[in-house]
Amino acid sequence: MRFRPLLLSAILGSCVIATGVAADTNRLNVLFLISDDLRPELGCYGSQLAKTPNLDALAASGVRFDRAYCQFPLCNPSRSSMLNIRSPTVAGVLGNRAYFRDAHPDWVTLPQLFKNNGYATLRTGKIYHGGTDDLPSWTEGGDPRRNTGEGALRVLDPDDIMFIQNPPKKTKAAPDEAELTQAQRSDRWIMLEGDGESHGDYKCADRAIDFLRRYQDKPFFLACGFVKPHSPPTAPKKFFDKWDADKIPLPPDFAPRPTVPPGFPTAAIRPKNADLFIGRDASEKEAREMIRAYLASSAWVDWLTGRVLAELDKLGLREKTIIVFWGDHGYQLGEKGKWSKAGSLFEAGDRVPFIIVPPKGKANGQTCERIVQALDFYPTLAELCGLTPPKEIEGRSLVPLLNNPRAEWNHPAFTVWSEDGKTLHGIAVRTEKYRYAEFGERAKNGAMLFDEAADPHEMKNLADDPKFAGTRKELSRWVNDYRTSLAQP
Ligand SMILES: [Ca+2]
Repeated sequence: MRFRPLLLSAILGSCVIATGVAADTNRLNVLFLISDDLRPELGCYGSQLAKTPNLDALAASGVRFDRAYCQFPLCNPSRSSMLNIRSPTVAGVLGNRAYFRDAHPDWVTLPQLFKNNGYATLRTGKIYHGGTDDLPSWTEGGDPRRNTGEGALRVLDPDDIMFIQNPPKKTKAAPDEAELTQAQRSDRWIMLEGDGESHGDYKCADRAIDFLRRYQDKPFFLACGFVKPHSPPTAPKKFFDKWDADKIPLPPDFAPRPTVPPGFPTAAIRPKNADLFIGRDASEKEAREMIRAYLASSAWVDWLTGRVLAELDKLGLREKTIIVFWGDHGYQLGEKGKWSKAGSLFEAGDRVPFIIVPPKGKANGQTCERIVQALDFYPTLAELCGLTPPKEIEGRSLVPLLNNPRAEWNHPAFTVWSEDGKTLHGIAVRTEKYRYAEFGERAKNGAMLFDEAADPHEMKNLADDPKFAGTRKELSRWVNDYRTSLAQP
């Protein structure tokens, strides 16, 4: 293993790393926390509704990236690209059932890089998508089972079996919970008793705490993935009680069902939801209640994160552990009538929370408005820990931004979507000022352009506005270059 003491000294105000081949006790650990389907609806990101004190404190202690984007608004492709430094198209992972090793057996994943360099790599909860865990990545915690069946793609760990406090109504046609269709289940949320001890996410935190205790004297890469607030939003009842649903505001473009606004391409909105309110309208009352459930579930994830961080502190590990918090993609909570992330090339669907806390980091306490993407996390963590990532990487290290969050950085983010898992439905590019998406090759199925500062809710599509023709041309070039790059071997 190689260290880069000069570089690390630049990042870490008072370097805690020994030079040369250090003793194991001097290597930086990584605690990588993931929340499933959590958009940046957090206090630290300016949400007036969220109650997330632990994540707010974490963000204040490190660098909060305000413009971080996923590569694909769906669990498996997003996570796979982040962990493999390849975009979903290059990885061949454009859906929830694809597994990158089928086509690329020799790729070294992010945890695997650490494992190859003497770290204990530990998995608890959902890191890869359910049913596609990657055994070579982990020293402990990998799931050898492979789920190839239709539909049921949850992590198959017994700890993840959900306890349903208020199951949906049974009907004559579907007398048992198991017989309800996905659509029938899609309008529910789940309240748990106590602190939610019965739920897999609670046990996920338990396992993280156990790993910390057992591996505290070794260099570790611990990945802890909560499956909430993924549908159905779930939390102990007391977390729901923090809000009065009647007082929760709806988004300005709320609609009872997925709705293509005037002037938008039809391809921009899938006609049917994928997570919540599948195939049926949501009333305003139901929408407010569902948003409350999402907030409660997010608040519970915050609380669970606090449990893990408290143990880290108790063991005295924070000073030598890089902490990362990430949501795997965004989420539309009724914006344009959509209750899902699937297919969303909107800001709400693609923007993610991303916080990184290098111990004694030079820019800790600051925020960064530069455009970053999940592909960048791998080379960033590798550089921070002095490891050499594979040569063929697509991401770029964010260490310059961790030194100076206002450093020059002219790199856009790209998010793609595929309906069939094979071909690209759309490509979006995000610059600091604009979001632009093309549907179909050369935008044959339409395009969207938003001025994000002037129109943060993306209410007006500027793609065909003559005043923005030059801007569109420039952004279209980014998209075309990106599409061309994907065609290269
Ligand atoms: Ca997800």
